[in-house]
Amino acid sequence: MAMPAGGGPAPASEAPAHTDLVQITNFAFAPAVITVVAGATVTWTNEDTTQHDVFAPPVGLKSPVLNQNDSYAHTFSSPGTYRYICSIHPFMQGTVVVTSG
Ligand SMILES: [Cu+2]
Repeated sequence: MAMPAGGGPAPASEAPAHTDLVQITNFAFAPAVITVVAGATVTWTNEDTTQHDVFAPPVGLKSPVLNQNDSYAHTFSSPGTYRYICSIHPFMQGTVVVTSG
């Protein structure tokens, strides 16, 4: 029996395009301002041991409470400026700027 050796292209494991990441760390969103193109999905990941959320109901952002290592993703279809906070710690503020590309 022959095992395939070489030949095929190596599977790509690069990060997919249009995935934009915001870390929640030290009671702050990092980066605090992120710019993406319309259609992009932004994923927030809580790296703190403290619970946080992503909260801006008027623009459709409302995550569940995120424990450490929990993530929340939202796809931004329309260009605009989306400001959000952590509702648990309202001094935590972030902005997603969505461009038309
Ligand atoms: Cu918080």
